Amino acid sequence: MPKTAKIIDGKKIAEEIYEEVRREVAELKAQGVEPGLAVVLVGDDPASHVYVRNKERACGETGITSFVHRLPASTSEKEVLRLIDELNADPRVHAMLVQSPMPDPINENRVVNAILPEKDADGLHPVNMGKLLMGEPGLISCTPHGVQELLVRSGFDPAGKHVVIVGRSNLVGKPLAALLVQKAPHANATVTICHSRTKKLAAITQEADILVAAMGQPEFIKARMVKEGAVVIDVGTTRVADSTRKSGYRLAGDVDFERVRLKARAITPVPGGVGPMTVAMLLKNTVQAARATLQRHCG
Ligand code: BQF
Repeated sequence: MPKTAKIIDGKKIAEEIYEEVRREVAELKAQGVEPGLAVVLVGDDPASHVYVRNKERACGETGITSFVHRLPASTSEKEVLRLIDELNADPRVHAMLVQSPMPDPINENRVVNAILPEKDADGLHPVNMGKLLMGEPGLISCTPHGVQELLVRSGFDPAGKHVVIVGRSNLVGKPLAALLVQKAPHANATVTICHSRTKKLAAITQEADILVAAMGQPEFIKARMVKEGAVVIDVGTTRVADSTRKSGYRLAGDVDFERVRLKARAITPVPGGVGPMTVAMLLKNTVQAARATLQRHCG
């Protein structure tokens, strides 16, 4: 019997964070602030509708007021920008996000740029990205922050470790590298980013103490690419058809889980790994944004 990896339970750790958020929300309410999150969803992408429902439910479970705007696919960029302006000016809305991907005619970057940086729940505004890169306090993007929290809370502090990230997206790979390379507690990692043009990819991933798969290709990471005893974090959440499911699909990670688990020290499952952490960190960001309004008003 080969030994198998510890399965890192992201759902359970996210639930611990929900508990902290409930306490923080109660404290804010006692001071007269009701944390509010606005979500803007344009179009009818089924996965996006599921994600938005997850976020709405998470707000409900932690006492955060959610304002969900579901708009038809025909909505123009101008109309979205007008809504963002309204939400920027709405004192009940401490944080907001636009669900990605937006329909083609809408330029997502222009929309994110219109969000006030202090209300940027996803931490994707260039001001917050810039602060992250410079090691200044700001709102940190949810998935990278969730990966860091998942590692720390499951006993695998990245400090001093070689973290290899496969994937260079603005949503995950780049901000995660910036976060973990910082000179700061729970960071201080040596970070390598790999991507589709990387030569000898397997030789590099085999060097990882912590391997983060974030390229969006189901089961791309095979056992031979993983060092014995590595910690493997699977950020992949691709919908693949599965006729054995009632829904007709399942979520597939970027890691060949059943084989890699025989070699790794610890591994995150999909679902139930990074996904729930992304949502939990969104709630944390909302609380942070709400708390900042108190500090602005009271000095
Ligand atoms: C789980 C997302 C790709 C592109 C855009 C829990 C979520 C997912 C999985 C969720 C994701 C992924 C979100 C699980 C939000 C994470 O149990 O494994 C929660 O709701 N996510 C998103 O809003 O946009 C995405 C992935």
